[in-house]
Amino acid sequence: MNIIPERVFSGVQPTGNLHLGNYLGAIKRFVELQDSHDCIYCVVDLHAITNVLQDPVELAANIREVTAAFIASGIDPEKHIVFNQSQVKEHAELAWLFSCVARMGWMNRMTQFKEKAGKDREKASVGLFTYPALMAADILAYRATHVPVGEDQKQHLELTRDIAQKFNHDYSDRIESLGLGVPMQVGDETVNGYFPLTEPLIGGPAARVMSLRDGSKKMSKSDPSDLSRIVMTDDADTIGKKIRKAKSDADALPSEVEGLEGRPEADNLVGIFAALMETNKAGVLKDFGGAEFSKFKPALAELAAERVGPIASEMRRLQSDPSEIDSILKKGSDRARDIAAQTLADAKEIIGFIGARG
Ligand code: AQP
Repeated sequence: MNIIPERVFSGVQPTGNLHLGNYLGAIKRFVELQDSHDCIYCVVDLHAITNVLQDPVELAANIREVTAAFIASGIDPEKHIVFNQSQVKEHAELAWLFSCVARMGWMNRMTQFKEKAGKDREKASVGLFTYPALMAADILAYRATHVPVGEDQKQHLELTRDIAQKFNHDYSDRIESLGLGVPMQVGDETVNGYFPLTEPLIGGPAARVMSLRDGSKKMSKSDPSDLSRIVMTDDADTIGKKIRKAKSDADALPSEVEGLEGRPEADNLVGIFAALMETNKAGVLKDFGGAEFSKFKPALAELAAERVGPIASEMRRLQSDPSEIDSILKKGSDRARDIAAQTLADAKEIIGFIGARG
């Protein structure tokens, strides 16, 4: 437990094809946390260039699309902070400091790098390898205590905690002498540190939404098959078609959650239904236990269209006025920079750089 004011931070990459997994695993939860926390939500555009060369015009459109998705889903950019990462240069500078804290061995263990780099690692960008140091900087620039993410980001969050813990430990005397320590619980001990040990908020029936074509792969923006994902701008007919064609199996749905074991596609579709309905899998099976997919799939398609449709049309309305979105991002970036600049100045002062506080 951190004895530091609670603050939520999270981000989404503007890499196109924003999908139902991003919405249910992340954005929907961002919206829910607004009532209980101060929240900072970021379009992490610096991350978007780590793996693929982005077309400049498309990248700008995708940054606006993610911003529109945040707002159309219910994030309030006045009460909370919504901005794009590249407008706050402190992220990149803090990432450098953290890349000197993180160890090669830690980075080498990151499964996302292994998956994305594929077999020919020599051709992967250095940025793809050091990505988790930038992600730690995104979070810790705001000394965020909680980060809502999908299951796939769990390992990166653990690395963020490792970086915070090592920094706090390496500089403990200096943090103490500058009076910058905040009491925080590490195991059984209460220690003074500067960076909080951020907690991931992962869970619910949609923590890992799987591909509609293959229940063993997560729903992803970069899957070559359009049928593998529902994108947030799909209309009701497209959603209906994708769910009709979604891989399932020959059996009826079970009445108990245990009956979904060994049936990844059925488990995924029930999980999506549960998340959209704001219930759990048991609740869905209470209504649909014993039903064939021929009955369940149309109900799921109808529900998905009902939930996604209004968000998509609000996204379209917002995207029709890019200057409004750009102005939201500018204002949000100015507010974010005020916080991040203070953290960076403290971190540089702790390390011992001259002139850190300007
Ligand atoms: N399938 C998913 N189920 C639940 N949550 C998911 N997230 C991503 N996919 C799923 C969560 O969405 C947030 C934003 O993700 P991101 O855009 O930052 O990066 P990503 O995880 O790389 O997204 P993709 O769709 O999987 O892209 P590619 O194809 O490039 O790998 C994060 O909180 C993430 O956990």
